[in-house]
Amino acid sequence: LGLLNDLRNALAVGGQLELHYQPQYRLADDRLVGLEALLRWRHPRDGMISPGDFIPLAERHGLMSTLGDWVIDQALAQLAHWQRKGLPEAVVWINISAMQLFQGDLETALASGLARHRVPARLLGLELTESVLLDERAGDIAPRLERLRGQGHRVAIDDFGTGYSSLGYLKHLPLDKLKLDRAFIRALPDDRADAAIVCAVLAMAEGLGLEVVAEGVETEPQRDFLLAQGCAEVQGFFYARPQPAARLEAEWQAQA
Ligand code: G
Ligand code: G
Ligand code: NA
Ligand code: MN
Repeated sequence: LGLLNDLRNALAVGGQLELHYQPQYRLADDRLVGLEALLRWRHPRDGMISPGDFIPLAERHGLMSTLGDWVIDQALAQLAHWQRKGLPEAVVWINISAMQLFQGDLETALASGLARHRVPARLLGLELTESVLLDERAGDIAPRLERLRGQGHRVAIDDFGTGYSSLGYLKHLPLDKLKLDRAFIRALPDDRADAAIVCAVLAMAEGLGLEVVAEGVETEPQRDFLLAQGCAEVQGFFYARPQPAARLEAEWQAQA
Protein backbone atom coordinates (compact mmCIF):
# COMPACT_ATOMS: atom_id res chain seq x y z
CA LEU A 1 0.00 0.00 0.00
CA GLY A 2 2.30 2.71 -1.28
CA LEU A 3 -0.35 5.41 -1.20
CA LEU A 4 -1.12 4.77 2.47
CA ASN A 5 2.53 5.19 3.42
CA ASP A 6 2.71 8.29 1.26
CA LEU A 7 -0.27 9.73 3.13
CA ARG A 8 1.28 8.94 6.52
CA ASN A 9 4.40 10.66 5.29
CA ALA A 10 2.46 13.67 3.99
CA LEU A 11 0.85 14.13 7.41
CA ALA A 12 4.22 13.82 9.11
CA VAL A 13 6.39 16.06 6.92
CA GLY A 14 3.83 18.71 5.90
CA GLY A 15 3.81 20.82 2.77
CA GLN A 16 1.82 18.43 0.56
CA LEU A 17 -1.69 18.94 1.86
CA GLU A 18 -3.61 22.12 1.11
CA LEU A 19 -7.05 23.50 1.63
CA HIS A 20 -8.72 25.10 -1.34
CA TYR A 21 -11.73 27.32 -0.84
CA GLN A 22 -14.88 27.57 -2.92
CA PRO A 23 -16.88 30.76 -2.32
CA GLN A 24 -20.58 30.85 -1.57
CA TYR A 25 -22.56 33.93 -2.57
CA ARG A 26 -25.73 35.51 -1.29
CA LEU A 27 -28.05 35.89 -4.28
CA ALA A 28 -29.74 39.05 -3.01
CA ASP A 29 -26.58 41.14 -3.34
CA ASP A 30 -23.93 38.78 -4.83
CA ARG A 31 -21.77 39.13 -1.74
CA LEU A 32 -19.34 36.42 -0.72
CA VAL A 33 -20.74 35.13 2.57
CA GLY A 34 -19.11 31.73 2.95
CA LEU A 35 -16.31 29.47 1.75
CA GLU A 36 -16.21 25.69 1.65
CA ALA A 37 -12.79 24.31 2.54
CA LEU A 38 -11.82 21.36 0.34
CA LEU A 39 -8.80 19.22 0.97
CA ARG A 40 -6.18 18.79 -1.75
CA TRP A 41 -3.10 16.55 -1.76
CA ARG A 42 -0.23 17.51 -3.98
CA HIS A 43 1.56 14.17 -4.20
CA PRO A 44 5.28 14.67 -4.93
CA ARG A 45 5.27 12.03 -7.69
CA ASP A 46 1.63 11.55 -8.77
CA GLY A 47 0.41 15.15 -8.71
CA MET A 48 -2.98 16.20 -7.36
CA ILE A 49 -4.91 13.38 -5.69
CA SER A 50 -8.62 13.91 -5.06
CA PRO A 51 -9.98 13.67 -1.50
CA GLY A 52 -12.53 11.24 -2.91
CA ASP A 53 -9.56 8.88 -3.33
CA PHE A 54 -7.54 9.40 -0.16
CA ILE A 55 -10.19 10.19 2.47
CA PRO A 56 -11.64 6.65 2.30
CA LEU A 57 -8.08 5.35 2.66
CA ALA A 58 -7.51 7.55 5.70
CA GLU A 59 -10.78 6.35 7.21
CA ARG A 60 -9.97 2.68 6.69
CA HIS A 61 -6.53 2.96 8.25
CA GLY A 62 -7.14 5.16 11.25
CA LEU A 63 -5.66 8.36 9.84
CA MET A 64 -8.88 10.33 9.67
CA SER A 65 -8.63 11.94 13.11
CA THR A 66 -5.16 13.22 12.29
CA LEU A 67 -6.25 14.38 8.86
CA GLY A 68 -9.40 15.97 10.28
CA ASP A 69 -7.42 17.76 12.98
CA TRP A 70 -5.09 19.09 10.29
CA VAL A 71 -8.08 20.47 8.35
CA ILE A 72 -9.47 22.16 11.47
CA ASP A 73 -6.12 23.73 12.32
CA GLN A 74 -5.45 24.84 8.75
CA ALA A 75 -8.91 26.38 8.30
CA LEU A 76 -8.60 28.27 11.58
CA ALA A 77 -5.09 29.50 10.72
CA GLN A 78 -6.51 30.79 7.43
CA LEU A 79 -9.44 32.47 9.18
CA ALA A 80 -7.05 34.15 11.62
CA HIS A 81 -4.95 35.36 8.68
CA TRP A 82 -8.03 36.78 6.95
CA GLN A 83 -9.12 38.49 10.17
CA ARG A 84 -5.71 40.14 10.49
CA LYS A 85 -5.92 41.32 6.88
CA GLY A 86 -9.31 42.86 7.61
CA LEU A 87 -11.24 40.91 4.98
CA PRO A 88 -15.03 41.03 5.26
CA GLU A 89 -16.41 38.33 7.53
CA ALA A 90 -17.35 35.03 5.90
CA VAL A 91 -17.99 31.62 7.38
CA VAL A 92 -15.49 28.90 6.46
CA TRP A 93 -17.24 25.54 6.23
CA ILE A 94 -15.27 22.35 6.75
CA ASN A 95 -16.41 18.83 5.91
CA ILE A 96 -16.66 16.52 8.92
CA SER A 97 -16.39 12.79 8.24
CA ALA A 98 -18.18 10.06 10.17
CA MET A 99 -14.91 8.94 11.77
CA GLN A 100 -14.35 12.35 13.27
CA LEU A 101 -17.67 12.07 15.06
CA PHE A 102 -17.24 8.62 16.51
CA GLN A 103 -13.51 8.48 17.04
CA GLY A 104 -11.37 11.11 18.67
CA ASP A 105 -12.72 14.16 20.34
CA LEU A 106 -14.05 16.62 17.79
CA GLU A 107 -15.33 19.10 20.38
CA THR A 108 -11.91 19.34 22.02
CA ALA A 109 -10.05 19.62 18.72
CA LEU A 110 -12.34 22.47 17.70
CA ALA A 111 -12.25 24.26 21.05
CA SER A 112 -8.47 24.16 21.37
CA GLY A 113 -8.06 25.28 17.76
CA LEU A 114 -10.40 28.23 18.26
CA ALA A 115 -8.51 29.29 21.37
CA ARG A 116 -5.08 28.86 19.76
CA HIS A 117 -5.99 30.89 16.68
CA ARG A 118 -8.32 33.33 18.47
CA VAL A 119 -11.11 32.83 15.98
CA PRO A 120 -14.79 33.01 16.99
CA ALA A 121 -16.64 29.71 16.55
CA ARG A 122 -19.38 31.33 14.48
CA LEU A 123 -16.85 31.69 11.64
CA LEU A 124 -16.17 27.93 11.44
CA GLY A 125 -19.16 26.01 10.07
CA LEU A 126 -19.41 22.23 10.06
CA GLU A 127 -20.78 20.26 7.09
CA LEU A 128 -22.08 16.77 7.79
CA THR A 129 -23.74 14.43 5.33
CA GLU A 130 -27.02 12.70 6.11
CA SER A 131 -25.21 9.37 6.20
CA VAL A 132 -22.90 10.71 8.92
CA LEU A 133 -25.84 11.92 10.99
CA LEU A 134 -27.55 8.58 10.79
CA ASP A 135 -24.49 6.39 11.29
CA GLU A 136 -25.35 4.52 14.45
CA ARG A 137 -21.69 4.26 15.44
CA ALA A 138 -21.89 8.00 16.08
CA GLY A 139 -24.37 7.34 18.88
CA ASP A 140 -27.06 9.85 19.71
CA ILE A 141 -26.07 12.72 17.51
CA ALA A 142 -28.52 15.36 18.81
CA PRO A 143 -26.68 16.17 22.07
CA ARG A 144 -23.38 16.26 20.22
CA LEU A 145 -24.72 18.73 17.67
CA GLU A 146 -26.22 20.69 20.54
CA ARG A 147 -22.77 20.94 22.15
CA LEU A 148 -21.11 21.99 18.89
CA ARG A 149 -23.73 24.66 18.35
CA GLY A 150 -23.42 25.62 22.00
CA GLN A 151 -19.73 26.32 21.31
CA GLY A 152 -20.97 28.66 18.55
CA HIS A 153 -20.47 26.58 15.41
CA ARG A 154 -23.05 26.47 12.65
CA VAL A 155 -24.05 23.07 11.30
CA ALA A 156 -25.08 22.27 7.72
CA ILE A 157 -26.35 19.10 6.10
CA ASP A 158 -24.23 18.38 3.04
CA ASP A 159 -25.58 16.70 -0.11
CA PHE A 160 -29.09 17.21 1.22
CA GLY A 161 -31.67 15.04 -0.48
CA THR A 162 -29.40 12.21 -1.58
CA GLY A 163 -28.99 10.29 1.67
CA TYR A 164 -31.88 7.81 1.67
CA SER A 165 -32.88 9.11 5.07
CA SER A 166 -36.27 10.04 6.41
CA LEU A 167 -37.09 13.71 6.77
CA GLY A 168 -37.93 13.09 10.42
CA TYR A 169 -34.42 13.95 11.56
CA LEU A 170 -35.04 17.56 10.53
CA LYS A 171 -37.51 17.77 13.40
CA HIS A 172 -35.16 16.45 16.04
CA LEU A 173 -31.68 17.62 15.13
CA PRO A 174 -30.40 21.12 15.86
CA LEU A 175 -29.32 22.39 12.42
CA ASP A 176 -28.70 25.71 10.71
CA LYS A 177 -28.50 25.01 7.02
CA LEU A 178 -29.20 22.62 4.16
CA LYS A 179 -26.82 22.24 1.23
CA LEU A 180 -29.03 21.26 -1.65
CA ASP A 181 -27.17 18.57 -3.57
CA ARG A 182 -26.01 19.42 -7.06
CA ALA A 183 -27.91 16.43 -8.46
CA PHE A 184 -31.08 18.56 -8.15
CA ILE A 185 -29.49 21.64 -9.71
CA ARG A 186 -27.88 20.11 -12.81
CA ALA A 187 -31.00 19.94 -15.03
CA LEU A 188 -32.59 23.20 -13.86
CA PRO A 189 -34.61 25.04 -14.96
CA ASP A 190 -36.03 22.69 -17.62
CA ASP A 191 -36.47 19.48 -15.64
CA ARG A 192 -39.88 19.74 -14.04
CA ALA A 193 -39.21 17.11 -11.40
CA ASP A 194 -36.01 18.77 -10.23
CA ALA A 195 -37.69 22.16 -10.27
CA ALA A 196 -40.50 20.78 -8.11
CA ILE A 197 -38.06 19.19 -5.65
CA VAL A 198 -36.01 22.36 -5.35
CA CYS A 199 -39.10 24.51 -4.75
CA ALA A 200 -40.40 22.06 -2.16
CA VAL A 201 -37.09 21.98 -0.28
CA LEU A 202 -36.95 25.80 -0.27
CA ALA A 203 -40.48 26.00 1.14
CA MET A 204 -39.78 23.31 3.72
CA ALA A 205 -36.53 24.95 4.81
CA GLU A 206 -38.29 28.27 5.24
CA GLY A 207 -40.94 26.63 7.39
CA LEU A 208 -38.28 24.96 9.50
CA GLY A 209 -36.19 28.11 9.84
CA LEU A 210 -33.24 26.60 7.98
CA GLU A 211 -31.01 28.40 5.50
CA VAL A 212 -30.35 26.86 2.08
CA VAL A 213 -27.32 26.97 -0.17
CA ALA A 214 -27.62 25.41 -3.63
CA GLU A 215 -24.52 23.48 -4.68
CA GLY A 216 -23.20 22.86 -8.17
CA VAL A 217 -24.60 25.99 -9.83
CA GLU A 218 -22.93 25.98 -13.22
CA THR A 219 -25.08 28.17 -15.48
CA GLU A 220 -26.84 31.51 -15.50
CA PRO A 221 -30.31 30.00 -16.09
CA GLN A 222 -29.79 27.82 -13.00
CA ARG A 223 -28.82 30.90 -11.01
CA ASP A 224 -31.82 32.88 -12.32
CA PHE A 225 -34.21 30.07 -11.42
CA LEU A 226 -32.81 29.81 -7.88
CA LEU A 227 -33.00 33.58 -7.43
CA ALA A 228 -36.61 33.66 -8.65
CA GLN A 229 -37.55 30.86 -6.24
CA GLY A 230 -36.04 32.64 -3.26
CA CYS A 231 -32.95 30.49 -2.68
CA ALA A 232 -30.66 32.57 -0.47
CA GLU A 233 -27.19 31.32 -1.38
CA VAL A 234 -25.32 29.57 -4.19
CA GLN A 235 -22.03 27.77 -4.70
CA GLY A 236 -20.71 26.40 -7.97
CA PHE A 237 -18.49 26.66 -11.01
CA PHE A 238 -20.69 29.43 -12.51
CA TYR A 239 -19.29 31.64 -9.76
CA ALA A 240 -15.97 30.14 -8.80
CA ARG A 241 -14.06 26.89 -8.51
CA PRO A 242 -12.33 25.77 -5.35
CA GLN A 243 -9.03 27.68 -5.31
CA PRO A 244 -6.05 28.52 -3.14
CA ALA A 245 -6.75 31.08 -0.42
CA ALA A 246 -4.44 33.74 -1.80
CA ARG A 247 -6.17 33.75 -5.17
CA LEU A 248 -9.50 34.65 -3.56
CA GLU A 249 -8.37 37.61 -1.59
CA ALA A 250 -8.38 40.34 -4.23
CA GLU A 251 -11.96 39.76 -5.31
CA TRP A 252 -13.10 39.39 -1.73
CA GLN A 253 -11.30 42.51 -0.54
CA ALA A 254 -12.88 44.48 -3.38
CA GLN A 255 -16.36 43.99 -1.99
CA ALA A 256 -15.42 45.42 1.43
O1 G B 1 -13.19 18.56 -3.90
P1 G B 1 -13.74 17.28 -4.41
O2 G B 1 -14.96 17.39 -5.26
O3 G B 1 -12.68 16.45 -5.08
O4 G B 1 -14.19 16.47 -3.10
C1 G B 1 -14.51 15.15 -3.14
C2 G B 1 -15.16 14.74 -1.83
O5 G B 1 -14.23 14.87 -0.74
C3 G B 1 -16.38 15.59 -1.47
O6 G B 1 -17.40 14.72 -1.07
C4 G B 1 -15.91 16.39 -0.30
O7 G B 1 -16.95 16.64 0.62
C5 G B 1 -14.85 15.52 0.33
N1 G B 1 -13.90 16.35 1.08
C6 G B 1 -13.15 17.38 0.60
N2 G B 1 -12.41 17.92 1.59
C7 G B 1 -12.72 17.24 2.71
C8 G B 1 -12.29 17.33 4.07
O8 G B 1 -11.49 18.19 4.46
N3 G B 1 -12.79 16.43 4.95
C9 G B 1 -13.68 15.47 4.58
N4 G B 1 -14.13 14.63 5.51
N5 G B 1 -14.13 15.36 3.31
C10 G B 1 -13.65 16.23 2.39
O1 G C 1 -19.59 16.33 -1.41
P1 G C 1 -19.33 17.80 -1.43
O2 G C 1 -20.57 18.60 -1.66
O3 G C 1 -18.57 18.29 -0.24
O4 G C 1 -18.40 18.04 -2.69
C1 G C 1 -17.87 19.30 -2.98
C2 G C 1 -17.22 19.20 -4.33
O5 G C 1 -18.13 19.53 -5.38
C3 G C 1 -16.10 20.18 -4.45
O6 G C 1 -14.90 19.55 -4.23
C4 G C 1 -16.14 20.68 -5.85
O7 G C 1 -15.00 20.30 -6.58
C5 G C 1 -17.36 20.07 -6.45
N1 G C 1 -18.12 21.15 -7.07
C6 G C 1 -18.28 22.40 -6.62
N2 G C 1 -19.01 23.16 -7.46
C7 G C 1 -19.31 22.36 -8.49
C8 G C 1 -20.03 22.58 -9.71
O8 G C 1 -20.56 23.64 -10.00
N3 G C 1 -20.15 21.51 -10.53
C9 G C 1 -19.59 20.30 -10.24
N4 G C 1 -19.75 19.32 -11.13
N5 G C 1 -18.90 20.06 -9.11
C10 G C 1 -18.75 21.07 -8.25
NA1 NA D 1 -19.16 19.51 1.47
MN1 MN E 1 -22.22 18.63 -0.99
